[in-house]
Amino acid sequence: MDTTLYYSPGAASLLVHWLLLELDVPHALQRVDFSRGEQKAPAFLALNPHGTVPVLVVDGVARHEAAAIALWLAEQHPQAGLAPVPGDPRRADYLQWMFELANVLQPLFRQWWYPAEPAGEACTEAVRAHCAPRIEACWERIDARLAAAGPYLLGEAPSVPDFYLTMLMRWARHMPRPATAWPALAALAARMKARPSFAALYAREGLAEWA
Ligand SMILES: N[C@@H](CCC(=O)N[C@@H](CS)C(=O)NCC(=O)O)C(=O)O
Repeated sequence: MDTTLYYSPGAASLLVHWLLLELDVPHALQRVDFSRGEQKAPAFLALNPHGTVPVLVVDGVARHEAAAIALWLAEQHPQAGLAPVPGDPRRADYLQWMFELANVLQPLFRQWWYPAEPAGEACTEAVRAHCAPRIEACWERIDARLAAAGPYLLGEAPSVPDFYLTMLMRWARHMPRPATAWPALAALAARMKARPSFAALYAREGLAEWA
């Protein structure tokens, strides 16, 4: 398959990039320069009308939404064991975590990073002040889950939501209370960061912080 990832370093595309490396999928990288507004240029909007990364182009077909692409990639590579199949007793938890991260936690980060979106420039302080405790409440809940049934979200073995959660934890590294202030989350982050694919990801995206 001919595969190209459109990405920006450290952005939501990181989840897809990490899985491409973890699953050993041959791919090309196309950096989208946010400082030049390339994500809103007509050529890019033709790939993703939302003007966001990631976009994964596979054999000429462009796909967007990080979580959806991540689920699809893991299903294409069942040998890696990152996606419990239908009938697996972990399947319901797997889907629940993917949707919780995509529908609850990631949108809070969207508001944190783009605080003018919900109610304009005049309200950015209020939006951020509202977001931080809600993100922290997520960390509290997820930490309790990991402490009770970890070390990974589904128990003994990593799966796609652990990669997703690690990306989201990284986004909180400069927040007043980073995710790693919670011990079970810190332990998960350490485990995930120890994967060789994480080092490769950092090298390819030119990242250094939170290594
Ligand atoms: N729900 C989308 C959100 C993607 C998203 O918000 N990406 C951000 C980077 S983390 C982006 O492209 N921002 C540029 C912009 O909105 O102009 C997904 O998960 O793929």
